[in-house]
Amino acid sequence: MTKLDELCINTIRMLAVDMVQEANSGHPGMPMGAAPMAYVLWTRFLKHHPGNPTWPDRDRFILSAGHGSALLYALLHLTGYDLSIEEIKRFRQWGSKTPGHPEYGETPGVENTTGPLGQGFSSGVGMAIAERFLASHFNRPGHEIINHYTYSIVSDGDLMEGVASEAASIAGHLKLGKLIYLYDNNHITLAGAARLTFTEDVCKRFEAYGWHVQSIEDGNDLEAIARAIAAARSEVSRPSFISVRTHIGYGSPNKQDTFEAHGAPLGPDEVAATKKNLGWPLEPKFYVPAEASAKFREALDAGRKQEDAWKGKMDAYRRALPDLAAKWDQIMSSRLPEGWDKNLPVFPPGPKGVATRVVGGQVMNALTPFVPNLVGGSADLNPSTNTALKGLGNFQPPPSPAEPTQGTVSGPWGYEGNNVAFGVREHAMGAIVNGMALHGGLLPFGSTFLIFSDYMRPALRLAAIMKLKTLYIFTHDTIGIGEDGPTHQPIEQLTGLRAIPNFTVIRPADANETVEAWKVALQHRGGPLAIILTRQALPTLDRSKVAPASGVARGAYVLTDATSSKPKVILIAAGSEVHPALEAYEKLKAEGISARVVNMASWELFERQPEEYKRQVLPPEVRTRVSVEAGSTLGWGTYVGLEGETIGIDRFGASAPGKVLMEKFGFTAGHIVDRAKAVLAKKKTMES
Ligand SMILES: Cc1ncc(C[n+]2csc(CCOP(=O)(O)OP(=O)(O)O)c2C)c(N)n1
Repeated sequence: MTKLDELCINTIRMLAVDMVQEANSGHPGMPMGAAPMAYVLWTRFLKHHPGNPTWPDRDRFILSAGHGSALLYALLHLTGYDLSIEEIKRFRQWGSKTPGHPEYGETPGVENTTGPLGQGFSSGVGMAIAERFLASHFNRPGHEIINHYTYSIVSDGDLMEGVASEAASIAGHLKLGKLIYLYDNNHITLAGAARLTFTEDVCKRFEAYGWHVQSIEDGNDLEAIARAIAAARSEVSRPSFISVRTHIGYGSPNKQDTFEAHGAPLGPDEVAATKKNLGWPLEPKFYVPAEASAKFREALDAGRKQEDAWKGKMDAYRRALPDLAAKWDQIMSSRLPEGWDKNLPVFPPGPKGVATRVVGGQVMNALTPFVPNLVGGSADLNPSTNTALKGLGNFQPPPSPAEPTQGTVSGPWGYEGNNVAFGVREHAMGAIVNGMALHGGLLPFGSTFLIFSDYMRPALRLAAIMKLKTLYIFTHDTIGIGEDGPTHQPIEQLTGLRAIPNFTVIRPADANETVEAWKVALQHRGGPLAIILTRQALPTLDRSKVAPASGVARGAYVLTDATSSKPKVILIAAGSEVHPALEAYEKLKAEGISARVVNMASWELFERQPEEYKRQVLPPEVRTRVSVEAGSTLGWGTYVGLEGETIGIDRFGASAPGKVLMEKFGFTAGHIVDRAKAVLAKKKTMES
């Protein structure tokens, strides 16, 4: 290690120490131990341009151990990203660009929101998938426009989390050779020594997953780290795992190698002792020596050259391959081409109808000629979720297996495949889909039964925090699935998803609404979106008798209304429950009670509408309302008010045929009529 290297590494360490001390909050230990590997990676290998953090062919870097955010902020500041020393000084403060954990969209150069351990690790796999998919679609001999690595620094906590194991397993299977992870093997976690809970041979585990594994005994040995990264880069057919033995809180005389260095400021005395120990001036705080600054800032010039070289390649590409270049521009800007919706199916009305999951599959396959970057799959449920993209191949490492494989997907076998078989790994699927969206260029989706969205929830929440454009197709939406019973019947899942800020849920009521839901999904901005579909057939509504399905785009719309003047009662239903609500409407009408049926396909889309529209759909003066949804009633009170009633399910389901369950749980026209009358009677009593 040269004197300059040491100075630079200590600059990172001491910036992190000062940031945490000044904020009186944060995690100094990890940055202090991991600074050397980060330094080597960022100054010798990482292809990045601090002047343009979004250039498409940059290497991606994820700090999966997001609690060590001070490390990332120090690197971003020092190498010349738009992150001033003032922002560094305002670590963890209101409105700063240096929040407690790295937040995508808040800080230039932060590629991924991390903090919940395991997520960064797993979404990196999605970035590597995106890179290979785009490379195989767009690179041509002599014209390589996408070819980059995805790096991450991961910690003990990351590797303990199950999601990382799922992601590591599929990354090994997919032979993602351009994925390189450095393991900050410091033997310490938040609450004590890692060996309290973590004694397996991690390296052997990664070998078993099919990763290329290296181990470095001294985390301060820059040349060993550099050699390992170089070896990892030349290993093209396996992802790489480099275990680096580090020391948490390195340099702190009293806290190094202790869990006290993990998540609390060192304290003024220990900061002073550490600075003294590392030969660092006590003052000023946030000291950046000029030589260190100059060394780090080489990244600006080097990065500009790298980006310029790429732009040159892109210009040549545009001249040689104008059609492909146009396609590239289209997907990189997430634009939909002219006529993208012209082939969408239209379904004739009929009582027999069709399961909306089946329609979902048809719509997706009608879209793919126009949306070639629709990439994703299910967690081993393609035959049930109907999400196979026909003829578009399996995303798999070439070559094709000698033995024929079974499955729902036809087309080529290789990295050009749009169908990603995630295996039974819902949580990793969620995180991988996030990584694909973060990478750019892909419109990713994941699919499973609605009940198992629970297994994806931490990743869904992160997608929502990051406002990613990710899509989910959750089928088997209610007790209507029938015999599989309570373990497979969603109850609180819809409410749970609706409770996530920035997350949009659409529950179409028939085939044509499913088409509309997909149209909304493709044009949606501002966060993830889930389309909730049925296993069982639903009648296809006769739109000459009820309002057009395009009303779905407004979230809620009046499907059918009182024939004369104001309705006496409003039935608000969603998804499959719209059908018994419509029957109830007819029954009430026959009895001379004028009703309105509001189809509330999406709460979130409805909430985005102007007040005036909302009041038209749910007039404030009509407070006699009944909601009908075969799920938790929590939340429906917002729409039915204190004088209304909810018909829902606030217990677990049961194993029986779906039709029987719907009857037993009260989703029948008769029951809805009874409750509507009860609401009207209650109003009468209150008035008298
Ligand atoms: C999913 C999740 N669970 C718990 C935490 C709280 N937490 C933050 S860091 C950490 C473990 C720290 O150990 P390690 O990953 O080895 O980091 P180091 O101590 O080396 O900084 C925990 C439990 C978290 N951030 N994410």
